[in-house]
This record gives sequence, structure tokens and C-alpha cells, in this order.
Amino acid sequence: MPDDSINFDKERVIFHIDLDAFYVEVERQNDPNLRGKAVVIGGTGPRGVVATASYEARKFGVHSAMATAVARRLCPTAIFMRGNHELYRNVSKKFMNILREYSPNVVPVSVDEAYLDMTGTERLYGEPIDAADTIRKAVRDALGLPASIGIGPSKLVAKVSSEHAKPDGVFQVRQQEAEAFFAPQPVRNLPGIGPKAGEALAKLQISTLGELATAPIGPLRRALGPNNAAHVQRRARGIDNAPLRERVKAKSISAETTFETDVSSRSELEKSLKKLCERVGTRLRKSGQRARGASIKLRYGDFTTITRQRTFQAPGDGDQLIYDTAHALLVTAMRQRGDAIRLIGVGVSGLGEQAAQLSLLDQNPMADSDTSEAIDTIRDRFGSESISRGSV
Ligand code: TTP
Repeated sequence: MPDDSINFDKERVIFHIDLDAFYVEVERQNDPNLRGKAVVIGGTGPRGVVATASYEARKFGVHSAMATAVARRLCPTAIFMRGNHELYRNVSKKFMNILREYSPNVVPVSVDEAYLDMTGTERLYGEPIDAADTIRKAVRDALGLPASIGIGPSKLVAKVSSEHAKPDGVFQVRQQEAEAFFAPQPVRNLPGIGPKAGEALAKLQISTLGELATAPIGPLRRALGPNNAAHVQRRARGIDNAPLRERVKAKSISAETTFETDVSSRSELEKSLKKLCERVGTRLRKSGQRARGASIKLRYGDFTTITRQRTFQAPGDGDQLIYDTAHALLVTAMRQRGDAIRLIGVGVSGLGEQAAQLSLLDQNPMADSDTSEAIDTIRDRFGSESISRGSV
């Protein structure tokens, strides 16, 4: 069956549910004084970064991944708090369990976000819009948290719809409406179009999904990669036949940087290492998992590449843990070979939820992840990190 043949009669009913300002709303459950106020959660130190901001703070231009110092300038009256990741993880588990009462096919995508296949549930829950309200109410009643739901015939359309449902709403787009719904939206609204692809498209004067959908394929192949262009173009028209459960949870998460000129200064390498560790740490915490160990990758000027790996004493997800381990590996590697470095990378591996449970045996397993200076930096739409499967 060609990829873009769509049977309108047998449309699937996919929900994409996403909790609103997740960390903030969890904190508000604990402390009702925070309700209705501008609240910013993230690193509070000099290098801290915003993990999430309440909608009241967003009105002042505060957003995720912004330096906390900038957020303070934009919204000085906001309440700034560090996060409590253990708490968010526990709430996340309860949230997913509620969803499982409504569909046998629930696919979590991050701590506060999941896809549900609701196809054929009309007899039980009525029209999709009503089913969505029932689920939102169940989440609100059990956890006190506002959720938004996008409804579509595919994960893609449901996901893009949920952005329009926010905050605290429902938005449905049917397959025959999808192309027109997508057309005026900026290309970056298409999941999978990150900053780099966005820039490459801007160079081709392509700014909307409509323009992307009708652009000549040749230049697109050069901009997005030969195997990617046609696929992206179909998605830009709102076509997606991917099954709900295609994501295998990443077994490792890594990020790397290639320097413009080779670097031998230790302090410069440490600076890059720190940034990479924070990126990896953010992705790790967002996935709700913990790692058993960290690794580094170094490529020297002559292109020889080494990797070094070390297991943590106990599984963890904190920036400091990742950095300390990666740093020790870097120092040892530099002692063995002091040549200038062309590329530096950091990874965490052995990811899992059982890893998280094991670490409860540890004395103070949460201290690091709770107090990480830059609790959460940049998700992939903001940066160049990569998620890879298998060992790093
Ligand atoms: P999102 O679902 O992307 O955002 P949100 O829940 O804060 O707000 P909304 O969906 O209403 O726009 O992220 C879920 C949680 O993940 C968020 O509460 C905090 C965390 N997070 C980070 O730690 N760093 C980030 O850069 C982002 C985007 C989110």
C-alpha cells in the first residue's frame, strides 16, 4: 500500500494527551498559594535554565530552556523554584495508569505526554470529543492536573492538534481537514523539524507547511537528506500512517559537538563537556528513566576516535553525576593522549525504570537530580543532541 493512500472511512481515532505546565501544576497541588501566580521552575543558580513556566509567566515571554537570569528580568515578580523530579516521576506513573483505564493501547512519550488509540471506543465513551473530556476530567479529579488533548487520525495530526488544544482544552482535526489545517502553520510546528531543518528550509524560502508540501523535491532532498525529503513532505500534508507503538524506548542517550578548530585547552573541553552533560541529563529526566553509567567519545585531529565508559555507583539522572563521571573519563583520556580534539561526546546508557528503583537503595539518590543547577536545559527542538539506541 503506498504510504499516502488513506481510507477516510476507516479513520483511526488517536488521542495525544499532554499535561499543561506539568511541573508547575504538580507544585500547585502541594502549595495552593502558587495558583494564579507566575511560577518558574528550573535551575536557580547563575547558570540555571527554565524547565517550565506557568502560563501567567509565559505572558511575560518566559519559556522552557531560557536562562533563569533572563526569566528573572522578564518577570521579576514570578516565584522561582527548583524542581522535585522524584515527585514528578511518581505523578507521571499515576497519570499513565489513569490513561490505561480508557484504552488498552497507551504509548507514553515523556513524563507528561502519551498517545492513546481510541479507535472503536464510541460505544463505551461516545464521540471522541466527549471521550476526551471524560479522560481530562478523570485526570483532573484524581491528580488535580489540567490536561489538553489533540484528536486526529494519526499520531502526527493528534500531536499537532494538541498544541491547539492548550491550555486545558480539546481540539479535533479529521483527515480531510488535516492538509488545510497544517498549511498555514510554521514548519517548526511539524514534529521532527528541529532548528537545523528549520534553518535549511528558511534558506529555501520555505516557512509554512503549505510551502513545504508543494516545494520541488530536488532542493528539499539536499536540505533534508535524500531519504527524508519525500517523507517530510507527506507529513507536511498531514499524512502519517505510522503505527502507535513504533518507539522502542531509547537504551542510551547521547550528545556530541564537533569543534570548528581542534581544541586542546582543558578548560574549553570541560566547558563543552558540561553543556553536553546537561543536555543529556535533560533528555534523560524527561524520559522518566535513570542511567547505570556514562561514557565519553573523543575524536582527535587525525580522526582516530576513542570511547571510555564507567558505571555509576548507583543508577541516577543528575547532571552532576553525569558530569563528574564524564569528567573523570576525560581527565584520564587526556593524560593518556594530550593531542587536540576535534569532537567530544557524552552518553548515558543502561537506561530503565528498574534502574530508578535500584537507586532507592542508595543513601541520597535524588540529591543530585533535585539540585542540578541547570535542571533542564534544551530539548531536541532547541539543540543538537541526539538519542540513539543500543550501546553508546
Ligand atoms: P512540555 O509538555 O513540553 O511542557 P509543559 O508541560 O511545561 O507545558 P505545556 O505542555 O502546557 O506547554 O514539558 C513537560 C515537562 O518537561 C515540563 O513541565 C518541564 C519539563 N521540561 C524541561 O525540563 N525542559 C524543557 O526544555 C521542556 C520543554 C520541558
